[in-house]
Amino acid sequence: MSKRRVAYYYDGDTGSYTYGLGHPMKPHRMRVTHDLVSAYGMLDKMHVLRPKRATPEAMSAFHTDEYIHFLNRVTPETAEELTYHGTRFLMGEDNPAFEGVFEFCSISAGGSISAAQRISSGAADIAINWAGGLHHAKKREASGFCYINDIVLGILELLRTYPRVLYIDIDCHHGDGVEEAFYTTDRVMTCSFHKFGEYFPGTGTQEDRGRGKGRNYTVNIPLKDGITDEAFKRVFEPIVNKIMEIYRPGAVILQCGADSLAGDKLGCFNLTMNGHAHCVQYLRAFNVPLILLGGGGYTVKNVARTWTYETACALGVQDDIDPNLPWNEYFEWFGPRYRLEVPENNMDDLNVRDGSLDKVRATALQQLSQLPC
Ligand code: ZL4
Ligand code: CA
Ligand code: ZN
Repeated sequence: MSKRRVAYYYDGDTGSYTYGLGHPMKPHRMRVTHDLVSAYGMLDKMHVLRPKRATPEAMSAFHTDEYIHFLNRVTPETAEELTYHGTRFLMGEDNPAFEGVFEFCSISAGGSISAAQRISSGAADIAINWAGGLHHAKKREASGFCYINDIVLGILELLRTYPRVLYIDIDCHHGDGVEEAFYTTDRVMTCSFHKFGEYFPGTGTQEDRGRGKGRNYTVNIPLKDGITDEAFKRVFEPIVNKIMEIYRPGAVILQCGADSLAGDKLGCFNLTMNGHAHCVQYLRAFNVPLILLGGGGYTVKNVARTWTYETACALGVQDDIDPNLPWNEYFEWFGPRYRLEVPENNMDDLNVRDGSLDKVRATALQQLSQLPC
């Protein structure tokens, strides 16, 4: 079966919000991505839906009422006072109180909740929300460009239907907010691949593997700079395959953070567009209901290329796609080659050099072998 029913969530307003001058997170990348998806003619091949905005009540399934109430009324002018001079709710310059921050969050969270509902109802095989994937947000505070944890809210929605949900995170940063939310339960397995060592947020060692009932249901894959497609595949495939075999999730969420791509402004990996999208293709082949979310990604043209290609992978039309980009609103951004590609660069792969990659994989597989079958 090569075709899947795909639901694609997009709100034309997302691209208009801005975190402020010089901030690396650019919501505009969502508009560039959507424009490219549209230029490739993919909108006619899937259900394109505008998500219902998440209400404060829906957000309170995870976040505290106090925090949501704060987020719902804070403005650039009142931020100083309402955060008690930057000591509560928002942390420093990573999470500014920008104009429309609550609406922005309600679109991102609304998309992931709607995606989960669409999957649970059986109306779609794959649901996509590129405005989601904001994995650092905590119960009572914002962190790392993330305010509301749309992923946790999406998983909670899936748990109403499925006994077990799998979360996989290929963003270059550790998925700490999602990990923390489900650290003590065996109903959600979280698995994050990330750069570890002098890097935000600083968590995600292989010793952190869950607690109580959740023991061994948290999987962390700490990596070093410069990982290539081939090396990434050598950890991703065996670990994901083993998880699918042993855990048998009813649904899977894949956070497709694009800062793991070569040349990202904040990331430090060396994945190509194809290597990144291979993760999507690999999971899709298991034929389990799948949700694709966005996340990081700070070199906008490469984020747009990759999420566009991954939309094609979800549809199963990736082989029909023209490697030369079609004309689109942002065409000149994609020069000088104007191609659908993110090539690797010449950085060293520090994972392979010292054999640390093989150790990390062995440790993870050993952890998984301790789970009941
Ligand atoms: C910026 O230029 O490592 C924010 C953040 C704002 C504009 C003007 C202010 C200049 C880089 C980052 C001062 C900025 C100081 N502006 C930021 C420990 C830090 C404290 C804050 O992909 N300073 C914090 C967060 C990470 C830290 C990464 C990844 C999200 C995700 C999912 C979040 N925070 C040091 C940094 C700039 C900025 C320039 C920045 N912040 C880079 N890395 C961080 O996983 C979406
Ligand atoms: Ca990650
Ligand atoms: Zn990231």
